[in-house]
Amino acid sequence: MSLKPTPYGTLEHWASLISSGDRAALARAITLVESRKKSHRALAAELIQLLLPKTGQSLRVGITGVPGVGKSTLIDVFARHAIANGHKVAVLAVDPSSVKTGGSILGDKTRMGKLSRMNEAYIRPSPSAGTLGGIAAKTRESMLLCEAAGFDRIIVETVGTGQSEVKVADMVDCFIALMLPGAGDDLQGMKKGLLEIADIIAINKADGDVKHLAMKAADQYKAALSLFQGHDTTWQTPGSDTIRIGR
Ligand SMILES: Nc1nc2c(ncn2[C@@H]2O[C@H](COP(=O)(O)OP(=O)(O)O)[C@@H](O)[C@H]2O)c(=O)[nH]1
Ligand SMILES: [Mg+2]
Repeated sequence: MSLKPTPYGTLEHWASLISSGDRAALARAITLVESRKKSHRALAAELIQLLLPKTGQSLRVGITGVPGVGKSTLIDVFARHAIANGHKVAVLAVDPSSVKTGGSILGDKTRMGKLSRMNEAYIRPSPSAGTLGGIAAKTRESMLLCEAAGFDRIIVETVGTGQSEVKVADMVDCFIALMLPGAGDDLQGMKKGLLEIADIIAINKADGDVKHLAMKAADQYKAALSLFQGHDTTWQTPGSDTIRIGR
């Protein structure tokens, strides 16, 4: 038994609060994970160790795409759908742009307003400035904590940031790349790396004036995809004729 002082008495007690679904206890634990202090992170590691038996039960989904492509909007719909089907959803944002501007946190509060007030949802905005270096490791630990707290659907929102995107793709069960209509026009500028790691490529905002552009982009991505072997040999990334979701 650990005798280290924590905001919740013993570490064991803290861990039991988290696994009983205490949101404040979960939030404090994630704050510990994100802390710049070594002693905090060591404590977090011990806490996670205690909770490990309660983890590994969730479906983890990563969503990437440029700012404004509609990630948060899609996550809001996804999450509410999952909750309606009896799941508990945690949303973790890995968005370095929000560290600079603070903008996406504010935006997401409005975008996911209803969701953030639901008991079955837990939304955690990006780690604060200074924690960028190990964002992927922190995300992995935060996911474990959310799983231990009973969240069985974990969604990680990230923006295209090269290495960290690859790392997020590695730690989720399904990695979705959201694209804008028209982006497929310029296959030269397309991120080859992204096509290799994405399980699903979705052209978002396929509505209004740009609907035809979205369909064209989907066809172009489909053609490009046939040139790549994905990271998972058991999965063929669907082409545009397989899935079409409109609104
Ligand atoms: N026309 C259209 N607009 C959308 C769609 N999805 C999201 N948006 C809008 O695009 C803007 C950015 O969305 P947001 O979800 O914050 O994007 P994020 O930065 O990728 O998280 C918001 O004004 C949304 O209302 C869509 O399918 N069609
Ligand atoms: Mg967003």
